Amino acid sequence: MKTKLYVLYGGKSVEHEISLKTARTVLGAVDESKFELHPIYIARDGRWCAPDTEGLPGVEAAERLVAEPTHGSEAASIGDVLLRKLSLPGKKVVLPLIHGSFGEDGTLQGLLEMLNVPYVGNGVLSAALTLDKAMSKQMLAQAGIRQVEHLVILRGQWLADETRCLSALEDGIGYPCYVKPSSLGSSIGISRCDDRSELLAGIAEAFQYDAKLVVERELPGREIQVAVMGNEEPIASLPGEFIHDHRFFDFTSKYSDPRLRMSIPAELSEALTGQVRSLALQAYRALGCEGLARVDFFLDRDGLLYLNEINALPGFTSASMYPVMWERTDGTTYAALIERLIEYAFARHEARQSLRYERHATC
Ligand code: G1L
Repeated sequence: MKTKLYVLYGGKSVEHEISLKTARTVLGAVDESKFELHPIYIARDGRWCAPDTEGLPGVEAAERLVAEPTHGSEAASIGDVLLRKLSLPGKKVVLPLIHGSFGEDGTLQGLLEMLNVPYVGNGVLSAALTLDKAMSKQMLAQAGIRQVEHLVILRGQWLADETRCLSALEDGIGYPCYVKPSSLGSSIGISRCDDRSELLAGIAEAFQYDAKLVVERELPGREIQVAVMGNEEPIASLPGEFIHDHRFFDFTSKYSDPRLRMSIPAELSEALTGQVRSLALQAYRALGCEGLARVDFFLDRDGLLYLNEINALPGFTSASMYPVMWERTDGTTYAALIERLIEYAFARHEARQSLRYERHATC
C-alpha cells in the first residue's frame, strides 16, 4: 500500500506565494508509485481546505489547486480537515511547507505531535528556536559558536527609554547595522542602517512585525551555506556560496532566479571546507534540529567564520540552495531528497513511540 503524503501549503504568512510555488514543485516531483498525494491548502484567512484531487496526477492537482485553491471544497476548520484526512487508514506522513508565525514556529508541529502523525522537518522545540533569532543566538553563543555582534531590543524597553536604547546600540553595535524583527523569516521588516535617522526608521518599521528586534553589526564578507539533514547522526553537505550582487537583498531579489547566485561547492580551502561543515553540525545539534536545516555563515576577510543563522525551512524549489547542495554533494536528486527527509520523519516518529512516559509500576 502506498504511503499517504499530506502536503500542507499556503498559510497565513507573507510567504504564501513561495509556499504555493514550493508545493507545486514538490507535488510534481514526488514518485506517485510510492506515495498517494493529499494536498492540504491553508487559505490566507487561516481556513483549511482539503480539495478532492483523486485521480489527478500530482502536478495537475497542484496546478489546479494554485489556480483555484479550494477546488470546489468547502473551507473548513483545521480540526475538521485533519480529522477527515488523517483518520484515513494506512501509513502516512505530513510535509509542512509553511513559513512564518504559524507553521514554522512550532505550533503546527505541536498539533502534529498531539495527533501522533509523523511529519517532515524540525520538531516543536527546534522549530520554535530557529524562528526566533534572539533565542537561537543565545543558544549558539552558549555552544561557543562565533556570531556577528548583536543586541536585542524589546518594545517595552524601547518605549520606556529610547535614548538609552539608542546609545546602547550606537556604542555596542555602531554603523552600518541591520535591524531585524526577531521572529520572521525572509527579509521582511529588515533594514540596513548607516546613521541614526535610518536606525530610528528601521526600528519603527521592524516593530510593526515583532515586539522583539535584533540589531546586528554588518560584517563584510562572503556568505557560505551548508545543508544539514538527519536526526541523531546528522550529515552536512559540501558548502555552497550565496553570491551577493546587491549590497542587501530585499524580499523580491532574494527569491528571483537563485541559480544566478549560487556557487556549489564554494571555492574554499580544504581546511575551511572541513571547518564550516563541522560548525554547521555543531550548530544543528546546539539547536536540537531534526530532519533538516540550512546553516548560513559569513566568512570575513581574515578567514574567520561567523554563524549568521539557521534556517529550519530553507528555500525548497528544485533550484534552491538546499536541494542543489545535496545534489552536488552526493548526487541526491530532488525527488530522492524528499524521500530521505520522509525516512527521517518515520525514524523520529518510531523512536518517539518507544520512549517511556512513566515508571513501571512497582507494586
Ligand atoms: F518538509 C521539509 F522538507 F522539512 C521542508 C519544509 C519546508 C523543507 C523546506 C521548507 N520550506 C518552506 O516551506 C518554504 C521556505 C517554502 C516556506 Cl513557504
